[in-house]
Amino acid sequence: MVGSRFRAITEGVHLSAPVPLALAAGTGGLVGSFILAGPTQSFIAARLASLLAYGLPGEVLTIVILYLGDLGQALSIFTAAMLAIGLLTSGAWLGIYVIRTAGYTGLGIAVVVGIDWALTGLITGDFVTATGAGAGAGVVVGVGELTGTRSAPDDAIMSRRRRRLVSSLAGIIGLAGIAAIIQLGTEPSANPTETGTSTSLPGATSADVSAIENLLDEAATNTLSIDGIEPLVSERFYEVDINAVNPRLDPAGWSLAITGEVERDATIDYDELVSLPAEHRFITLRCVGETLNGHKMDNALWTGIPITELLKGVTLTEGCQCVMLRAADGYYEEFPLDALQRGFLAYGMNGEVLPRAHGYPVRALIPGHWGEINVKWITEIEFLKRDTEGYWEERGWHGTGPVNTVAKLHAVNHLADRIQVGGHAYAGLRGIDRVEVSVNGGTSWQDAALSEPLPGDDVWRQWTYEYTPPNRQHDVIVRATDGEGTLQAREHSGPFPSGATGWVSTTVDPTQ
Ligand SMILES: Nc1nc2c(c(=O)[nH]1)N[C@H]1C(S)=C(S)[C@@H](COP(=O)(O)O)O[C@H]1N2
Ligand SMILES: [Mo]
Repeated sequence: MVGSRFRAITEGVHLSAPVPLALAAGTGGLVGSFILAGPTQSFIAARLASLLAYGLPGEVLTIVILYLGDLGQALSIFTAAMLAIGLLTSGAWLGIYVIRTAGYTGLGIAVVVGIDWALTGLITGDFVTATGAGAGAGVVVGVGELTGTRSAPDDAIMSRRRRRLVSSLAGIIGLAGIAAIIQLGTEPSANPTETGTSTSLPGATSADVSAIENLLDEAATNTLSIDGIEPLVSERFYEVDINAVNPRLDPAGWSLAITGEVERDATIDYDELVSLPAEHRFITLRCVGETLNGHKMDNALWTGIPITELLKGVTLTEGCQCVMLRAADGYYEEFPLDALQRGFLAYGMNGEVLPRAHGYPVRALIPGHWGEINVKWITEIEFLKRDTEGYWEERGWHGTGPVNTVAKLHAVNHLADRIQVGGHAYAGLRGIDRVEVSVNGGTSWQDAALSEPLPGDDVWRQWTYEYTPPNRQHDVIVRATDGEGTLQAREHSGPFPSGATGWVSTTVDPTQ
């Protein structure tokens, strides 16, 4: 009974179109798309991942992008790859159906190629590289059908064997493809432009080069020697992106448009931008979505020009005194005009060309404000008529304002018979005046030593404190006071929606 019903089901599937072959073809289509498009938005899974970054509910995106980080990127590209395989599989399935029912192998393969090409083209908007998807799926169906007709189709054992072969092949191709894709989706942030050419800074005069060298030297000299915390110029700068695959922009084709409530629209291209007199500024970034003692806070020396330089010839008309920055990845963030006046357009980072992960060729830096309005891959500055919301505000965040004051506690070092604690403190434009440490759970407080302030008005400082520990477990708490004399908020809150607050504390066991 059960056996015959099972046979009827499998025969039914077999009659209409074999699912394993269609799946193999869908996987072939995905791989084909990747081979032609590479890790760009023309790759069907990358594009679908971006669509997910717009379509999914804010809560899901918050978890995937802000909390899971690299893992989230891998998850999103994996989900998108599965979705793409699903879509391409249905296209292939239709073609196989034509072959099986009408017996036209050539027509069936053409249907597979045509549908998967069209699907991929429609999704990515790139009908040229979409041929990779069509060809990938078509080749798999062609091979499957040709080897299939040669082995007698009635022979149940042969067809089962063939099915097993096809599905294991599909499995292998698929896994390899997905592994490669995930790998690319989580490219390390240290990767420079990947243009294969030099990473040296365009437009840099010898005066620029020595200014950068001096500033980086100063940061190295001022860095406190504490194990377990980043130097004053971060070695690994954090990265937050709404998309799993970063835009790959050609500076030759890049330009920045100034639009909206202005008398006349204006644009500036890359060569013009880098030929303006450059400035080199230390600016610290911190993500509003990071946990209180998280690691999404870093500092770099940026090379670029003040945004006011660009706006010199621009006359604003009426409007809301607010501005929207837009980017090549579809990201957009809105904030008050005031904040833009201090803004900086960076094309260099730590003496090298701005890495792709951090916005190559040009990003905005808005000192004192949460990372999210420091728009990477910037393409447009739009002066708005009416106040509106940016990408993260539409998803419930309030991350366009000034950063909260924080002192992190990242190092607990057991020296000979002393304990050394340390971290970074940051308060945006307010600056850091003081960091205090309590080693008795808050009963009494001592001043920590601070690193010499680096030039610039938006730079973090390191703090450190050494003490002889009691002979038992104890709580260490740290708190900062900003340059306006305001003590860091004591009350704890999570990152959503306006950034974590509270004093960082940890339990230290001197016997360990
Ligand atoms: N175009 C674009 N700009 C962006 C983002 C993005 O996803 N796309 N992420 C923002 C967020 S949330 C933060 S915290 C900072 C992080 O900058 P980083 O990746 O260079 O550290 O970039 C901001 N700028
Ligand atoms: Mo962020």
